[in-house]
Parts: sequence; structure tokens; C-alpha cells
Amino acid sequence: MTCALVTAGNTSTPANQLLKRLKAIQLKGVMVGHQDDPVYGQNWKWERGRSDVKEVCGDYPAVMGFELGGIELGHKANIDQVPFDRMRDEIIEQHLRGGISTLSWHPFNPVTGKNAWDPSGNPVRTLLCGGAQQDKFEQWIGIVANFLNSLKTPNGQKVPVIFRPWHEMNGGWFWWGAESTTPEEFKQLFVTTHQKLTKDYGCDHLVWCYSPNTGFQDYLAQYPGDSYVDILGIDIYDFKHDNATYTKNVKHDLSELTRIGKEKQKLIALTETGAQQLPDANWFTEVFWKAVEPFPISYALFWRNAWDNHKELYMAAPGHLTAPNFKKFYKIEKTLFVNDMKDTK
Ligand code: BMA
Repeated sequence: MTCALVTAGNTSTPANQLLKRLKAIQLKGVMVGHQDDPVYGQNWKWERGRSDVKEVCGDYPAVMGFELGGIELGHKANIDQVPFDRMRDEIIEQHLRGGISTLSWHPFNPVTGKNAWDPSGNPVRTLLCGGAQQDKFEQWIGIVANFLNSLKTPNGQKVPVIFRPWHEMNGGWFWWGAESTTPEEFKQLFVTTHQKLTKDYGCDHLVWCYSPNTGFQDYLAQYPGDSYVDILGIDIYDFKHDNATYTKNVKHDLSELTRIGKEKQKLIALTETGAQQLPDANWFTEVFWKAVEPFPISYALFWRNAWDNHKELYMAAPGHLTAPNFKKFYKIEKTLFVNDMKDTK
């Protein structure tokens, strides 16, 4: 294995085409996204052709989020039991209908074997060049690359995606987080991941996203560098039914991202968001949109309507009290869904 740094190049890759498209779409409005949209809702799972978003407003989200956790161990389904074969089909389908997909990754702790939320064992340093688990990391990246490189249309064209590894690194909850990883180690982890995937495995169809959690002191503290990042993201949730704090966080963080994004000429995005269980009927237009609308974000990804945990509901669903308001939200000109994406293919 080589540890040398290589610089990025080539401008006509599927990644560059997606980035160009994202920039054009950003001028039209904010793409609305939903994690695991076409694979399950709270009361259904694995049925094909379904989507909570579509069943409420008649249109698919512009962005769909999917999760890779578990793929690195050779599992057939991810940590939320979504089969990777199904995920591949849905990413391709979303691309063919003019939409975009983004991928997160919550890999298992490579030292303890527990899940991503176990920060013990100083795992990042063991994965890096010269570390005891360097070979494991190499293997993991190979497996992820196989999946990513299998994202192809029926006529063999690569499907570009937004790749968002090692997210919420400023928090202490993940094993790649600030509790167990120094900023330098983190940067090395991100850069190594980037270089292996793009150079060793030819993944030229990834738009890379850096995505801390709200509450940062210095947004760029763990930033790996302009050559490795295309989108500056932020994850902001409301877990406590506290609209005022959510609004304050959104305004604070997106102001900061707007400033840094302008300076660096990078897109910005709300890479995970939502109000847990959506207790307010008018949340989408009255809380979310009022907070977000002033900022030039590319997309907002609402987290999953978990089939396996009823507390985790972040998106309107048929019959839910937010459904009528979501239809209003859909009609706002600047909220973009798949039907708004067709002319920017
Ligand atoms: C988290 C939660 C978990 C889930 C994980 C990966 O934010 O939703 O329940 O397993 O994302 O999707």
C-alpha cells in the first residue's frame, strides 16, 4: 500500500458534471432531500415504488440519502437493514428520474468491533499509514469502492453521487470524532479516503462533502483542505421540540457556512436535519423554511422515518399531522423536488 499524497485532476469527470449541475440548480432553489425515502416509512418497508414524500405531495424528493454502514464488513444489508442491492437499484432509479443521491457511512469501530457510536480504542490512528489496522482500512475502502463503482446506468454510465464520509467529526459520539481523534488524524483519514477512492479505485463520480454537527467552535477545525471537499455541510436537528433553538442554530450555522462558502467558492448544504417526531403541524413552512430561506443552500436532507424506531420521524408522511403543511411547502417555488430537476439534467 502506498501512503503518498497525490493531487486531484481531470475536469470532465461525472463528479465534475454533477458539481456543475448542483451549482446551476442552487440558483433556482433548495433541493429537498429525504434519507431512505424509497425503501421504508414508519408503517411500511421494502415495497418498491413507495415514498412518504411522494405519497404526501405527488413528487419524489430531489435528493435521496442512503447509508453504507456495515458494507465494510461484507454485510448484505446496512445497519438499518436496507439491502445494498436494493440501495444500488434505488440510486440508479433516482438518477434516471433526474434526482440526486447522497451517501453517508457509519462503519463499525475497527478496534472494538462495536458500532460507529463506540469512540473507544483510538481507532483512527490504527487505520492510518503505519497503523496496526492499515490493511483492514485498505480492505474496507476496496469494498466501498466496489459498491460505488457498481453505480451505473443500464447503458454503462457511472451515476455520480454526493459522498459524505466521516460526518459530525466535531462531536464526541463517533469513533472518528473529536473525543478520540486529533484534528490532524481526522484530516489524514479524510484525505486518505479521498485519495484511495479517487486514485487507487478510479471513483471519479463522487462529489465530496465535509459535514460537522451544529455546535462547532471553528467550522474548519478538522477541514481536510479545499482539494478534498466540494460541499460544506452541516447537520442540525431539533430533538427537544425547541423551535427557537433550532432556528437560532440554523441561522448561526448557515450564516457562517454562507461566509466560508463564498470565500472558498464551495456549495453549502444542510446535510442532515429535522425536528424529531414533528410535533408542530406547520413546521415545514413556519419553522424550517423561515429559518433556511435566506441562505443559498444547495439542499436540505431530512433524516429518516425509521421503520425500526418510532421516535425517529423527520419527514411528513401520509396521514401525519404535517402532511397538509408539507403540500404547501411543496408549492413554494424555491423548494425543489424531482419534477423541478428535469430541465437541469
Ligand atoms: C442515525 C440514526 C440511527 C441510524 C443511523 C444510520 O442518525 O437514525 O438510527 O442507524 O443514523 O442511518
